Amino acid sequence: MAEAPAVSQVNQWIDDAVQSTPIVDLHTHLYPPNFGPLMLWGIDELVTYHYLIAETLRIATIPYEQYWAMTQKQQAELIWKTLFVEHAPISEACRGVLTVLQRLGLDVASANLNQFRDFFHSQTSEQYLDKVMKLANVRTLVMTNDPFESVEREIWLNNPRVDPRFKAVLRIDPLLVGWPRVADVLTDHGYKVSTDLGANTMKEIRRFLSDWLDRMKGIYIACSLPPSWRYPDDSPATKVINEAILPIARERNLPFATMIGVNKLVNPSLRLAGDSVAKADARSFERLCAQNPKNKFLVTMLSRENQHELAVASRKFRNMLLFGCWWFMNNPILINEITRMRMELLGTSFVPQHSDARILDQIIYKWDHSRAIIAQVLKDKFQDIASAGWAITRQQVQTTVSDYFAGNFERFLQWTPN
Ligand code: HDL
Ligand code: ZN
Repeated sequence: MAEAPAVSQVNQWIDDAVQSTPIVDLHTHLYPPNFGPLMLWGIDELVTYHYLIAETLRIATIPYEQYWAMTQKQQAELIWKTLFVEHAPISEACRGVLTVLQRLGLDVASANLNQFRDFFHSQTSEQYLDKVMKLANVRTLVMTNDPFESVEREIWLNNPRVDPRFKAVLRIDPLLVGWPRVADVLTDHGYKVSTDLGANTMKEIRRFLSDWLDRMKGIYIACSLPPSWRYPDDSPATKVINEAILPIARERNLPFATMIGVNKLVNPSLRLAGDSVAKADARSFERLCAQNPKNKFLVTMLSRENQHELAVASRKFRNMLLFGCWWFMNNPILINEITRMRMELLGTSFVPQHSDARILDQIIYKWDHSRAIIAQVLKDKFQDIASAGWAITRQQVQTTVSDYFAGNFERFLQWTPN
């Protein structure tokens, strides 16, 4: 009978694989240095991340407009004073800043914001990008590219060189939830559309999608959807999905990614920090998969209450790939709960995490924190099968981690639904 490896040996294999396997980060808001103002990095950006703005303005109860009138340096100093000096930085977003500083080798205990600033001022964006991707052990950053955002649109219209470590994604929320306003924008951009959503308009929307997928070399089409999203129904969203997005996605064998459950701007005064969450309708997503078997779908949902039914739906439809602990789910307690549930329901066939990073430095902490949890869950799950007599091999551990961190997503991109 084969000698079973010791628990400590298996755990070491898991730690080694989790730390050493490079990650394909399939949803971020990051950009390469030549995208200018869109590439965010450094301590002042980290500290003014919209998660920390929301947390600060609960405590520093200055008028919202007074905060927005500050310079970013002043905003960072208010946030640092409020969340890191006057109070313990124990939230996940605060802890993340500390992890980044620690992994960069800075004197975290000094709590000296200006000292940290000196380090970042000594970096160039190009060298810092290399440093951060190496520290985070991330090999590919999948972007979120919005042709409706004027600064980004101008950059793409100038045919920028794209660092091969970055992959583009066509993000098209306004096409689904922006009617009738989006018709004027499309018209201004040279697409002959009208709010009647007739055949000619659908043809022009398909042309818009094709133009931008070609321009960006997009690897999937993405949108976020509100809890009220239903499919199919008689809304413009269903018409655009059925007559424009899915035909183009099939034609190009691209996934359509739906990120479901965001309540936009429940507090507009918080701007980007003003969005909230509510339980969405997973049945609609099941129908999207069932009624379009020749399409493939990436999916993540924002509400904890949707996670179990989404994992069960993933057992039913191989043309969907479940990914990540998105946004308000990206906290240790929920990552742990959801990853355990997904491993128990899906085994190796899902993508446990993405960073959703908006500031480059964040991939250090978002992946450090998630890697630790994923490793612990794997140790427990491998121990469970070892207890049943299974002979675990190092290769099996490595294959599992490689699938989670890159392989499942990359194979899904290549696969043509049959
Ligand atoms: O819509 C999205 O892609 C979300 O991830 C939002 O960007 C959100 O503001 C965010 O940053 N989540 O982490
Ligand atoms: Zn995002």
